[in-house]
Amino acid sequence: MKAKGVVTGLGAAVGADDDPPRQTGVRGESASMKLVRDVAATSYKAARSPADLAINGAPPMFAEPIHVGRPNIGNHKRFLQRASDILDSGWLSNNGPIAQEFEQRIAKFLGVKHCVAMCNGTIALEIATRALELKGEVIVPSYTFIATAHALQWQEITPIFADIDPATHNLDPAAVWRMITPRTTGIVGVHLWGRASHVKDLEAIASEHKLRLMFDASHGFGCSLDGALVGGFGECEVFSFHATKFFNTFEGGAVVTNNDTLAEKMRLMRNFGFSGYDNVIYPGTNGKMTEIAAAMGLTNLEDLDDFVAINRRNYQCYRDAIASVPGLSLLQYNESERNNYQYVVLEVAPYFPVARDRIVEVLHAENILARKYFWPGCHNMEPYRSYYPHAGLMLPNTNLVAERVVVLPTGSALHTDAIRGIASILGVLAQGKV
Ligand code: T4K
Repeated sequence: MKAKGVVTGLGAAVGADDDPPRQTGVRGESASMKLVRDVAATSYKAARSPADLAINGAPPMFAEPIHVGRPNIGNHKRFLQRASDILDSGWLSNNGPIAQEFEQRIAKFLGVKHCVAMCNGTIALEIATRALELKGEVIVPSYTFIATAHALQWQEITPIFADIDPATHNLDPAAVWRMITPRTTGIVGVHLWGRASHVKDLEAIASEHKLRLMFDASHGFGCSLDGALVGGFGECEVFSFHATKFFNTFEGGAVVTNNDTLAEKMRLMRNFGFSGYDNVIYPGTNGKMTEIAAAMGLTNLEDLDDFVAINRRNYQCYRDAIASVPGLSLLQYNESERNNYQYVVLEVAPYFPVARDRIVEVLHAENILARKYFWPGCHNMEPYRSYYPHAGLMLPNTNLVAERVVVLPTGSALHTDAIRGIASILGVLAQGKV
């Protein structure tokens, strides 16, 4: 047994000796997994019966909280060297050399002409929608992080929520079509969980109705559709590089595009509209990425394959461990595409004996801080809940999916032993006596 310090004595500890072979998900090459920090492997139990659960008085499975969004952090030495170089250079922000290198590396990686790096994904969304001159009504999913809607509302553009396809959790093109009015100027698709939207259908709708089309690709870094990496779809795509994202720059984001004019406009907008010294030619804001953020990005980019390999290993471990639990399933990734496996999305069938919210309570009691992303849907949050109290009538699939999902912890800080421990708790819940 590799793992030590089983804290509870409840049930047998989950075996660590049968870890799956350390295989990368990236085009079959092997990964060193050097980034795995086995912090979560040191204290766990296998739950076998309701008496083993913390919610029933047993000690929690984990001594420390296990988060869904633990950051993936690349090579510390290389990052610290870059940080030291930045301090020596005395250049910290304002389109510095590291930020420029970061933009070039990201554009090359994604195969797009332009990457405009920003301070976070929300500002990137705001700048992109403004650069596209969206106004009036813009169609978005409600089943997304609130920033997708807020980025529009913040600019007094009305987000119109269209329903999702319950199989993909992405915008249902037929629902988008239904929400178009004479005031509609654009569509913001979201590649939720990193699984690409119905891009071709949305393109067809946008083209037929002369709408602008862009994507919130916050979850989609390193993911592909029909072999093409997310980044080149629509008129532009927006990434979040927040700490909790598969690929992070502490805080950060970017808009990527193949449109030269749009890129130029967004570069102006993110720097107050300055064109050279003392010359402002456009209304703008401060959306710049700092040098230290770009340094983190360059470092993490070098370890991207390991992040994918770890996430994929974790995803497969969860999938295998809950395969025999009736009523629970993991959202699947198309293995013929590139995926970042950033989100482990558990769907709870209506016949599962324990309600979704109770599952989350049970997991939290074990220090497993699973999340109900993106419940209750943007339309059930302010100000949209007050603006459109009946929006839910048009969003049956959004409501259904939002009530079913539990996002489980993953990332480089999580060992497979811990995952088997988490799965053992779900197995106990399937017994239905909690
Ligand atoms: N569009 C979409 C579709 C998005 O998902 C997001 C962001 C955006 C746009 C906007 O992009 P940004 O402006 O954020 O770049 C988190 C993130 O803050 C947010 O970036 C992300 N989506 C969203 C899905 O998740 P919260 O409210 O869940 O954050 P919080 O503080 O509860 O943290 C999540 C988990 O991560 C916790 O378990 C704690 C853990 N954590 C967090 C941080 C910051 C860590 O372990 N280390 C950390 O440094 O929103």
